[in-house]
Amino acid sequence: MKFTRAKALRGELTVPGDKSISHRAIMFGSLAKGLTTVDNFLKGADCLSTIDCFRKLGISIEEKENQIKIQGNGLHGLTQPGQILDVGNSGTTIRLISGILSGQCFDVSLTGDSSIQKRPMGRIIEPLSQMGASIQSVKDNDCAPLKIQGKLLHGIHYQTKVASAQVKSAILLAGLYADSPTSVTEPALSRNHTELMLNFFGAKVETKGATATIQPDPFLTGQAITVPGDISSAAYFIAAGCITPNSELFIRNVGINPTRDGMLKVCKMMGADVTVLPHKVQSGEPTADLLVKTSSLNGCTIEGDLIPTLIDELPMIAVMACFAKGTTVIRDAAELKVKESNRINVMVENLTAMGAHITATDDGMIIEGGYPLQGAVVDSHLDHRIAMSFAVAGLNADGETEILGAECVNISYPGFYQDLNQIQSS
Ligand code: SPQ
Repeated sequence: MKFTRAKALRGELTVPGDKSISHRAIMFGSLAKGLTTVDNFLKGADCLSTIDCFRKLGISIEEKENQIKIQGNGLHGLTQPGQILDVGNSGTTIRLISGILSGQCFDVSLTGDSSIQKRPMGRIIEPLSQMGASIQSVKDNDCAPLKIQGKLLHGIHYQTKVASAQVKSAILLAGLYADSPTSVTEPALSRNHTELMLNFFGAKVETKGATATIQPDPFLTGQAITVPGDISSAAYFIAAGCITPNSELFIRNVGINPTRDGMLKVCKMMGADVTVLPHKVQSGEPTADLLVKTSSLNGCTIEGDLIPTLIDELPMIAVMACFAKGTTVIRDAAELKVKESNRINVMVENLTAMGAHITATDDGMIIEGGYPLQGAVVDSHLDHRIAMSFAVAGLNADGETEILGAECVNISYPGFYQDLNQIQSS
């Protein structure tokens, strides 16, 4: 797919439902008793993989009038699938479902695509094994495929090495099936959708600082969930509105959970013209409309506890930094290396090809702003966040930018290119 310079971006848009929340709505609705409805569910490939896995685990999940309806059978209502569960490209699906499957009374195998088969699973295998789970990496490389034999689990207190909502959630979900409370302490607080939504369904999860504790064997009751717009998807339009001349974008109904709103904090640090108009809390998650205007940006340092609140937005922020005055330093973000691609290497390789002044570090990137971008052929490495970041870069570069593997945006934002087209003024 090819992109050339945009003169202006103007208009209103609504980004699709939050990916993290959509996954959890399917999972927890499947474990609750009775009907759960999910409105504004993200029909991206990752969340469809989660639906597929829970259907294979015996749960009835239907789509009716644009609403997902899940007939949950309760905490002990899953049945052994007749085949291997395939999570596709979704790290969230494989890590969270592993926590749930560790406590069942049947065995199951899990796999995913070539990217998933390279992502680290040792980070969940270790704590789940401490809880008594039997979970093996079939190729003995700490990656998928995984084989899980359901066991009786024990509550533990686990200190994670990285701030990861997927690791925390896997442990808390296994904790539903344990014989005593389970707690997880993180080096910094990661997104807390699991804790919020489990409580919404009737579980008892208590959070103190960066420690979450779950009581075992709760009675979960089906709920009506409305998924807010995904701030990680909104991030492309926030950045695009800031760096494209003559632009003004109104983005409706974006989730602004404080464990996810680092992009808005960075906009403030860079001096971006972004107005947050809070409106309502949906299913326990705060939302807002955002008004974004062309901005003159300054470089900044992004580090520490802020990193988990914007980890998926860092590729887009790296592009924004090319348009800022001065230096932007991103550190404490080594986790970027183990996402759908090595997002440090891929950003540095592609932005360098476009003429940016960017250096990779062990745990982030250093970007000298103010060097105009030139169109180039860039490889998405089939990573949706890379493809979307370079579509925005291409609208602000001289000449033509071609993105290889551009269709991978279907993972989290199937209508992305249509939405980007719709706001371009000729
Ligand atoms: O699900 P997946 O493939 O891991 O997706 C990504 C993404 O960019 O969409 C990461 F590659 O988002 C993760 C995110 O990075 C989604 C997530 C969640 O829903 O719990 C948490 C983050 O990962 P982690 O490992 O930091 O917990």
